[in-house]
Amino acid sequence: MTSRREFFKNLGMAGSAVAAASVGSVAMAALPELITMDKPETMPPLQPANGRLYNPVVTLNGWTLPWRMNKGVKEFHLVAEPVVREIAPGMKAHLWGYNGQSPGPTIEVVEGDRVRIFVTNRLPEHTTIHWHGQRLPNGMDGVGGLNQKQIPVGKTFVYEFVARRPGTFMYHPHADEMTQMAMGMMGFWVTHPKSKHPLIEEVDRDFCFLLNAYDIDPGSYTPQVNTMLEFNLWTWNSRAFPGIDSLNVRKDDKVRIRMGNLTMTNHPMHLHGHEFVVSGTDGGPTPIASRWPEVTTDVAVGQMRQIEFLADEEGDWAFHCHKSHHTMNAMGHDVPTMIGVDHRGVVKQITDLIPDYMVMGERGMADMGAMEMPIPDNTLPMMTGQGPYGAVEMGGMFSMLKVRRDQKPGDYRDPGWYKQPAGTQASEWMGPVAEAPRATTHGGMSMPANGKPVNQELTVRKPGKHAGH
Ligand SMILES: [Cu+2]
Repeated sequence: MTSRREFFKNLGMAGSAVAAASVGSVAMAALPELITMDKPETMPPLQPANGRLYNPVVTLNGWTLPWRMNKGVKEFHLVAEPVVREIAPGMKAHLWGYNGQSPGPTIEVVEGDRVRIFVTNRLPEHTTIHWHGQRLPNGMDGVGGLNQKQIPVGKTFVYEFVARRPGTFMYHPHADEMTQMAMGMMGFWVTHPKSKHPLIEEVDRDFCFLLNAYDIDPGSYTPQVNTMLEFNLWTWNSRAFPGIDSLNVRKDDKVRIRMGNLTMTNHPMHLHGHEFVVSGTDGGPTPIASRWPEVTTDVAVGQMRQIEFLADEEGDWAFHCHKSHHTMNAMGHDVPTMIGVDHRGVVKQITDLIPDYMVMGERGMADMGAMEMPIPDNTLPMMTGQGPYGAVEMGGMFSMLKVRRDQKPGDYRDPGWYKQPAGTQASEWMGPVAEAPRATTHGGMSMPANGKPVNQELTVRKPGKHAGH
């Protein structure tokens, strides 16, 4: 049986804890001990206390759920409940999740393990859990009404199946899904191979996180659950940059990153400085012949992708969703485009009336990265994060892969900022600059146009007809 003490011991074995786990427990007769987490930090990998050995994963800003071994069956206890999740320092959200956090804890098992999961419902409405991607008996698939009765408020159901195939999976409710997933109910599941697998490489670092999104009005705490497209917080494991921990590795480590998408749109995930292959999906490991080098891979809705690469370039490498709106926080939306409009005068007139009024800078949005203007309480700045050379001007789905020669094996701590060797960094050119040649034609046409081409310039939208200054 995995006791609380053993849980701490496991954390200790991993060495170099990022932060001490804060674990609370409530004894429930016959049920596995309930273990909850109240910290949003990345917990060190949970080394298996019993059963077949494996190389555990690290959940970004998350943790792995310990189990108890009961006559050869791995028993877990998930509690669906309202939680308070820090999205990033300065903003907390009232979400629904499991065992104190959204997402819930990662579940790690080994191919062939018999797994029993107790699910206690402390939500204000019924729920179920669907084990996305797993081979299992139909009655364990978790679609409320179809495969099982809904789990009523206050009740505990038990799921049991054999983890038949190794791979990257997730879990989420299949009951009032629109509400429950918009509120943050989801978690990661990894099934490790039971022995050497021809398509599953052994790696030095194995990270995982879920792509999720929220629509939380500036100044409020609870997501709007009926939003279909206009989300304003793009998160990994319910964290937004700069609240997402970096992925810290040793130079020449083999690295695997597992991602699952439970948002309402796709996310082209882009890594700087390295090429990776997609080594698996939620359907299993990909055949070797199907792998080709990429620096961006799209993760569509309801999909999972695992990427692998050799971290052989030292530095602080950006890793982010390539949709530029997904690297912005809440205040980036509903702001009119004002590039080219000098509206300093009109802004002064408006701010005399509405102190919090905000428009895009006339030179672009970068003005807002360093912007010091009042924003509502419990709201993240639109783009933020201080790097060694100034504001990073990112938010949302953004973090860094930090590759260091002197990072110790098994050490996941942030090594700080990379110091570029002299002469290897972009810098100001101090010599004379020749005029750059410019194109002078209007470009070709595949067919002659009707009539004469009209010389038309783009009209810039002005804030109003009295926008004088
Ligand atoms: Cu995205």
